[in-house]
Amino acid sequence: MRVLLVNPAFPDTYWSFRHALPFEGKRSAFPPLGLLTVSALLPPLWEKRLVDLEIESLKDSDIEWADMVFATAILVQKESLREVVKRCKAKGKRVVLGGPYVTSTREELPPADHLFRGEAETTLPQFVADLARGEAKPVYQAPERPALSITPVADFGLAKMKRYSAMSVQYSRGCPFSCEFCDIIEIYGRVPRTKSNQQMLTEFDALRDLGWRGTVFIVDDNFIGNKKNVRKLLPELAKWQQANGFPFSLITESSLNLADDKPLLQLMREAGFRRVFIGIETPVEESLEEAQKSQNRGNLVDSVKTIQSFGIEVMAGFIVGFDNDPEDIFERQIDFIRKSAIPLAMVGLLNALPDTQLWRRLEREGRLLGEDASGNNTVCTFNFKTRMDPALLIQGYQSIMRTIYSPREYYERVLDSIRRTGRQLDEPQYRNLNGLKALTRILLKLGILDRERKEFWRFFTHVLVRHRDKFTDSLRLAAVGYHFRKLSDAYGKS
Ligand code: B12
Ligand code: SF4
Repeated sequence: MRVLLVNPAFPDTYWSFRHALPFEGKRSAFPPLGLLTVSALLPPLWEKRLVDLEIESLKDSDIEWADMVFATAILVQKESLREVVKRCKAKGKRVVLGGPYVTSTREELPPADHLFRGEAETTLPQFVADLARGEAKPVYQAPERPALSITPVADFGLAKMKRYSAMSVQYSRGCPFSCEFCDIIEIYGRVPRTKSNQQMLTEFDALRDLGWRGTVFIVDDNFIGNKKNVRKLLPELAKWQQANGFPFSLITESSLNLADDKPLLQLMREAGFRRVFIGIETPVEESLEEAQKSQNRGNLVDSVKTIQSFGIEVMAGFIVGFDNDPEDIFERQIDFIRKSAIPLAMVGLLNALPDTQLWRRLEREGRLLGEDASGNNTVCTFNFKTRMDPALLIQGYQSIMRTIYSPREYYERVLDSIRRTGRQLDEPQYRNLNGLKALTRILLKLGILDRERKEFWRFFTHVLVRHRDKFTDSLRLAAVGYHFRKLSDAYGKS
């Protein structure tokens, strides 16, 4: 059996890092871990190929080669998914779909032969057995959320690793909190399930053996969802990193209450965690309460500072458009982002994702506008009736984008952030020739060709004089800042 695994294309959003990737000579930020896991769940004797539309195009010859096509999607990939299915069906192929979009949407899906709703650890082996008997069913619904002990090591070898900026591994699924807008807890549940320490070390071994050096994203919904297990994992990761010369620089996602646990932060630092993404959402208490985000309590700026003091850069998500947002929400968000020195502040407009608590409340209140969310929270659209005048909201949102990503403001935040995070080791990928090439591209593009080059040199000189130990980190942030500025140019203009 020949299986073609296809990852549809993404639009240009914060997390695509599309405008920063060329500096590094990369095509995409992360490989599609869902498909690499699906591949590992299929019989080892089946032949598999991965086509990730983020790094390459889907050729007719790829489709013709395959007996079956497996595609994944999240909401923002739905248009591209439709196109992929159309092409594969036109060539008479059996098409199998799964992933978060297929699991949670209420929209009509493209005409596939088999749909997988939910996680596939138990349903895929069932499908393989049914297929062998000629009895494969049109829909496979996971009866429960599987224990991650049965998740195999992803087929990392299928990915063209050199084209990605980072590799992904997953330690846990699910989150114990109950934020109203969140679809994670609907898809993956509120009881965090983790892999064993040994499973994680085996995945780290696998990446190392394939020659990977550099950033590894632990793609958990909330890495500290099961703190008891995480406390046991971290010393093992630290030991592994030490034994292997710290080949990986780790990033993950966590809730803000990470700041309340300094021993845990210390363990993360020792294991090589360098960046953490946190859903801060808003500095407005009433809006946090409305969002049921009780874990974001106390002085939020202080919480961010605590995390930064452990050498970990904080990246964060922010939302405007809550019912309780006051009129000065835009200035308050800008002020918070400044004070917390979060370079990568991803501000979006609230959207109701299908089948979330927010969606159900708005449905009861008759406020849904009949559209599924686009899934892309940077575009200026709403799928529900907002309390604040939508025109004001959009104007205010755009003013946040323009302000926080204006070069002077952004570079100031970067400098504040690197002051707070203190001395760090170099990023592994910058210790080689690629690092030198990246430096040349950054100096050429941002220092010579860019209209904002004056601000760049001001920043760069500051780094050379005061923060030479943070040289590579600063350059990475300069490159990423360019990506955010491009997005702000695209979405932040009225
Ligand atoms: C890592 C990650 C990313 C990465 C990498 C994406 C990639 N190339 O894989 C990055 C950082 C790029 C990213 C970006 C975004 N992401 Co994201 N991301 C995640 C995260 C944290 C982990 C994904 C992952 O690797 N999971 C591990 C794998 C093993 O799980 P899985 O994909 O679900 O696969 C399992 C099953 O679903 C199933 N399966 C999956 N595919 C298929 C296919 C077939 C054929 C079959 C049979 C089964 C199957 O089998 C697997 C094993 O059980 C998830 C949350 C989550 N827990 O998954 C959010 C999530 C997928 N992201 C989400 C969103 C909204 C985004 C953004 C739009 C955010 C933004 N506004 O910028 C962007 C858009 C992307 C872009 N480039 O512009 C949402 C999707 C919501 C939805 N319903 O569509 C999620 C669910 C989180 C959330 N609620 O916010 N993301
Ligand atoms: S903390 Fe994050 S993952 Fe957990 S429920 Fe809230 S938004 Fe969802």
